[in-house]
Amino acid sequence: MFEAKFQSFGEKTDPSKGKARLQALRAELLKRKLDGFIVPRADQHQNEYVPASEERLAWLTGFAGSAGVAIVLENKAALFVDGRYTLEAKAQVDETAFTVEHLVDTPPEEWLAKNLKAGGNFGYDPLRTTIDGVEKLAKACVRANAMLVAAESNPVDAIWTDRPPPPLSPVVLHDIRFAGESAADKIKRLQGELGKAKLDAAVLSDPASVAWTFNIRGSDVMHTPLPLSWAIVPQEGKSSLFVDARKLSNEVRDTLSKVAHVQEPAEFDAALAALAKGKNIRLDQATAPKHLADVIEKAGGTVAKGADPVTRMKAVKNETEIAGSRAAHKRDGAALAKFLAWFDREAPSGRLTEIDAVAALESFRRETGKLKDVSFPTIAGAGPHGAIVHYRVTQKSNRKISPGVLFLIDSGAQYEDGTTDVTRTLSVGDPTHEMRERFTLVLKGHIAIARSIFPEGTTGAQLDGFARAPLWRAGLDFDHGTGHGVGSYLSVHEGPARISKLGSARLEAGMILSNEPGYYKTNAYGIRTENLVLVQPCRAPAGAEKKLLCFETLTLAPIDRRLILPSELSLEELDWLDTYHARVRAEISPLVDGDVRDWLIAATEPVMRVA
Ligand SMILES: [Mn+2]
Repeated sequence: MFEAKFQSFGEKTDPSKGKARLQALRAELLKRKLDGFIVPRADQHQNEYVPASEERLAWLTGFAGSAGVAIVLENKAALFVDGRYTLEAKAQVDETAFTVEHLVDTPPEEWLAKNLKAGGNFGYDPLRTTIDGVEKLAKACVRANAMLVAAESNPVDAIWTDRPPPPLSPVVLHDIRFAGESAADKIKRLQGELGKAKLDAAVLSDPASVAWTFNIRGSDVMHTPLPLSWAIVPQEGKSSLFVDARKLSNEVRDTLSKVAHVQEPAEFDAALAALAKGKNIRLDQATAPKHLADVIEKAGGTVAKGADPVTRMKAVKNETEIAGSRAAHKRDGAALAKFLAWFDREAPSGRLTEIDAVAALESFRRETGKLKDVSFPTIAGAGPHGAIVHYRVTQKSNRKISPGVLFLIDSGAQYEDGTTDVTRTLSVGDPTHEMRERFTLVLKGHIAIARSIFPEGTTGAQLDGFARAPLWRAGLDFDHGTGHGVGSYLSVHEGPARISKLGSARLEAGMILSNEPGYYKTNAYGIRTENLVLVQPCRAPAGAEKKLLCFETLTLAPIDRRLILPSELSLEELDWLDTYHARVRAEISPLVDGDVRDWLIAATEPVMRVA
């Protein structure tokens, strides 16, 4: 049987410790004369995946989800999670210690304003709270007539006696044959941007921005190849890179020293203060810790709040990164074909489980010899589990994939030349007519995005409705964005662009996004069809007055034809589907053989002829 190496299926938490730890934290707060404290699920970089040493929220409350925040007061404590985690949170925490609140319905700041006692001191960790975050807390404290206080050190750490040490994974160079642009050239381009924006320097607090700028990668967190690090890029002169020297080989240190002063993270504050006086320094208020703003202001500098300029620069992939992504998607497509052929052969027995499928897919990807990691823990939901958008299978939840169910599998790979993210919904046995109808509506939305042509300057918010329109007409919808940006051997969720109601960033040629509409019937099944797409210039027709953009689909994997109602597709939609499948066949069939090749040929037969 197959084995997963990059993901595990154990239960990560223990609700039984919550009460004692909460008591210990309250005693610690009392010592520090604090009447309350906020514990976000965050590290100093606001990473999506945080190292074990930063899992304060999970340690304190038992809640192991990827987003959440706890507020502890003298007599009350609450854990705030979003809709996808409410059920999980209730199972993972001791509800006699923490009440579980819905992050959107009861925002933490509202709850705080209502429950914090007048005259009280409320503490936060300035290293792990963003500038925006502090502003919101400050407003809540004003409403409660209380004081907001920056804690000198995190009080959780004082009671967390067996806290794991921070990670020290080696930093590796991201080769120019994958990066396509040298660190020196990127820094020069970034300095040009700083000049245009009249900024004296930018602080890079997001390790993904540091990794892109200096062409380095690491493995300090799960699933995203980040070296935890900071950088200061001045408009003129040499940059400074702050990274633990124990992570650097001599070769890496020598290479980095050509473009930056390589310093210890402990030297960061002093270096920033030394530079700050009279200077205008960019900090991204949505992700940078408040502490850095304090350092700049104390030293007589000005914080220029605004987007990290690297976010947009790295979102626009260069020719090398685009070629790398195409190669990664071909490799991944071959692994997917092997998986899908295996699944079709094995699933009808009814003996496969969700974990079997996750392990098999990861194994086929590892067989490429190029897999560095999965880009996130695979979402593999059989039947009703498919309707849980961020479902993560554990030994306890693991379900058999039985005939008659839909099986949703959302997964991705990290290869040095590109990051992938793909979802397929597979039919096991005979799907119901309703399943096919709704699968086809989702497919129509997917095709609408894939085929869309739009003028330069268009935002993701403007496209989002295209993916939903077929579902809307049937009185249906899905409760997540249609697409997110994807990094180049970096984060699978990357800003600034996204296709969603909130997608206010303009789409630009070179950006890679996901196209992933879905439909979820609670307690029954889930449907999602996801490909990655590349924004490309589109040849404009005669008479066009605007420059046009369109998408090239990068992902190469068959879409389950057994779930499609061809009569519900327009000629253009059928043509898109058959053209896509012809391309999948042409590009992937030379990479597989035997049974897999036979399976692939059958799975990519045109639908139009049959219809
Ligand atoms: Mn995705």
